[in-house]
Amino acid sequence: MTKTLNYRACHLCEAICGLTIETTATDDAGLQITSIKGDAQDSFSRGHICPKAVALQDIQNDPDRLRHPMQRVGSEWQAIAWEDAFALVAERLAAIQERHGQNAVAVYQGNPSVHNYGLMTHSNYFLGLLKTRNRYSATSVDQLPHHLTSHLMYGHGLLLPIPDIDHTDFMLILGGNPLASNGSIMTVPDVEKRLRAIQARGGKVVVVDPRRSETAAIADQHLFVRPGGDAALLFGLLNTLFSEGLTRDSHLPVDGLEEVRQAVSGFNAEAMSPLCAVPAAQIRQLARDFAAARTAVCYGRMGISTQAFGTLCHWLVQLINLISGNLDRVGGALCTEPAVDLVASTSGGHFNQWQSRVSGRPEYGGELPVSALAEEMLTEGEGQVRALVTVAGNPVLSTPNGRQLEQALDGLEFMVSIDLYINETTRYADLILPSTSALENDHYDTTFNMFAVRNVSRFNRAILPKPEGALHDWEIFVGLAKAFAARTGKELKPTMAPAQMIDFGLRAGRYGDASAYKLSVASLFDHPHGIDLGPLKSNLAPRLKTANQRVQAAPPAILADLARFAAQQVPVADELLLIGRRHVRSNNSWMHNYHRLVKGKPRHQLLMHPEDLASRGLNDGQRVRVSSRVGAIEVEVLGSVEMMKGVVSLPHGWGHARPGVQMTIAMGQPGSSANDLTDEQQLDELSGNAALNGVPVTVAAA
Ligand SMILES: Nc1nc2c(c(=O)[nH]1)N[C@H]1C(S)=C(S)[C@@H](COP(=O)(O)OP(=O)(O)OC[C@H]3O[C@@H](n4cnc5c(=O)[nH]c(N)nc54)[C@H](O)[C@@H]3O)O[C@H]1N2
Ligand SMILES: Nc1nc2c(c(=O)[nH]1)N[C@H]1C(S)=C(S)[C@@H](COP(=O)(O)OP(=O)(O)OC[C@H]3O[C@@H](n4cnc5c(=O)[nH]c(N)nc54)[C@H](O)[C@@H]3O)O[C@H]1N2
Ligand code: SF4
Ligand SMILES: [Mo]
Repeated sequence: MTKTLNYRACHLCEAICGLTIETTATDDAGLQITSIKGDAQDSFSRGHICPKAVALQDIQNDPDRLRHPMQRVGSEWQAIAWEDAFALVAERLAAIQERHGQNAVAVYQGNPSVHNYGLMTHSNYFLGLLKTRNRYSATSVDQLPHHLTSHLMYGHGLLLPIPDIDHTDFMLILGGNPLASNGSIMTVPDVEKRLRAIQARGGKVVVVDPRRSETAAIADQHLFVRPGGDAALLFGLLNTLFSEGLTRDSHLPVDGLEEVRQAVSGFNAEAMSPLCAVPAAQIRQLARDFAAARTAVCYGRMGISTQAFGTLCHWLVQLINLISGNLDRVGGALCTEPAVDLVASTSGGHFNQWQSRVSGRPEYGGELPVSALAEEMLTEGEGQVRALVTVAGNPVLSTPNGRQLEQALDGLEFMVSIDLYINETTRYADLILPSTSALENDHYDTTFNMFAVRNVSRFNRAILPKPEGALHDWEIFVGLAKAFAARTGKELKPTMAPAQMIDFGLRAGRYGDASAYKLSVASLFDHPHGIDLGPLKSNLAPRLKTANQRVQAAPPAILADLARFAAQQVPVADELLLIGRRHVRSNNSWMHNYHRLVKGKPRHQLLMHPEDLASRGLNDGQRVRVSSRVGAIEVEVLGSVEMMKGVVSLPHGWGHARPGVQMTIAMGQPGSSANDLTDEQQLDELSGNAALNGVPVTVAAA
């Protein structure tokens, strides 16, 4: 038996860990995966790996994973030829647009859209032809406030300063749990070692979270915060830095700092404390500790994006780094210099140039908030959405009020999903077009190299051959584009494979033909363990894309949101607020079908503080009914002193017991969907991002 060792990165999550994958030739001249390990020689991940990478072989071999295009005929699924499928999609979408206008077709792009380069390079080849304003994605249940803040302050939504975790002396983390998520908008394989290294060099890690998370458990200090209260806490920090003279001059050109100082002058720690439930003395002390550190960085993630003041939170994070002298500074927050640079090759974006039809939610970068998707389908009138294209997404489990979306999907005239499974969302489709699997694809990470804590580059070659009759995601888009162009008489520009595009990008980039590195796809073949291009450096000033090339500390759109903040209700006594959580063995909604990842004790329970259980007469392990404005679910509850009192935690991505789902193992341990409770009307109104955290709920015996 011939065994071969292959090297490539895992791109299931943002950490891009290097893998060593052993393949063995089978009797029928095929290849099978015989082992997946961390690649100790990887220049970036140094052997780090998590259990999901090992499950790549389970994805590969999963009998439930679709291998052929499927058409739904009544409640049955039947195989259909690719060309027939493309022609059918083109016919149905074109006919609906002819009858009801271009916006009658909506598009939803899910999370793997940024983890698979074929989806990055070619989705728009087809989707762009639809010319619909009803574009949606997982961005608006995730990191939209990061992009909007950078767009308004730095002139480009992708100029996102990344924590310089390897050099900082003080890391303040709000609403991120990198020990479970492996880091986000901070590509950092091996995050636990890097956090412990901060402590080993005498620095500090402080975590702010309504749950004593895995990351909080290893931190030097953990502060409980009331869900949704982070903007108040951050205002208190910023105000203390200003009022106690704890600021440091920045080398960056900045406009609007005086306006900021005045705008936050009323938001002192004492005034903010009741809103965030952090004692004023602790807010002030945290500001002093942060300012006293030689270098420090404030980092906020998912937990503070998906809340009612998500954009204010991220703006305040930027300002705290800026006025403490830590923005664009080694040991603080730095922008990357990737080999393929999307900041250089794309425009800065636009915001609120148009709004959603029913609720007037703002677009960002051509997309509308996904919280508005169901109402755009359910509300009659001109412009009503009647057809949907989903790409690598499962919005029924991922977006607020999933039950309402199900009702809306049920009423569509046509739906097509580019996806690997018949799941909670795609079961509503008329056609499912499955692509090759991750190990059958080549890949270059244009997204997460933008956010990596070191500048690195690697080209990932496919490990397994493409099965006969299979298509890569990008080829599916080319097929759809050709059929749609033919049906509608539109002109189609020629395209090329993703690898060729990356080759152009690499050669034109800062490590390309004009540099000593001479990076190209071919030259990266000589670096199977990736190539390290060095630590992050100060570089923001020349890269600013604002009109006057200066940091805008006080964007008018953000200052205008301060009135909404000031008008918020003071918390009610006895409130119970729902938040989310992640586990290292899970990945959003779609990785519960692999025995290796779901075996052992269940991980989908509701966590609640023991005193909150007792005051409701509930017992640990009991089945409870959790209710919110939009719906109710049943789930087991676990008493946990990790939880802040008045807060319950439920992971999203569960709830597989829905009729028609064809994911055998996931259905065996289905859990319930957190997004049957989250509320499509609870938003960060400025950006339109969903407020998935801080949802008022009640819990009672089932
Ligand atoms: N309550 C709550 N809700 C949340 C969150 C939360 O923390 N709490 N988190 C939010 C976040 S951060 C995100 S990013 C979203 C995710 O939301 P979504 O992106 O909508 O959901 P995923 O579960 O990532 O679904 C991925 C889909 O892509 C398919 N897929 C996987 N790989 C490929 C591929 O290579 N090609 C194709 N064509 N399809 C593929 C899978 O089968 C699956 O159907 O959920 C959000 N929802
Ligand atoms: N294992 C695993 N890894 C993943 C994913 C996964 O599903 N599983 N998903 C990937 C994706 S798509 C993303 S976007 C990233 C997300 O990566 P992270 O941003 O690190 O997300 P979480 O792990 O959900 O951590 C969010 C933390 O915020 C806390 N939190 C909730 N509400 C609040 C609040 O109001 N204030 C504060 N301060 N904290 C709050 C939660 O308790 C939780 O500990 O992870 C990625 N990596
Ligand atoms: S942390 Fe796990 S899922 Fe994420 S890239 Fe690394 S091995 Fe893959
Ligand atoms: Mo995400």
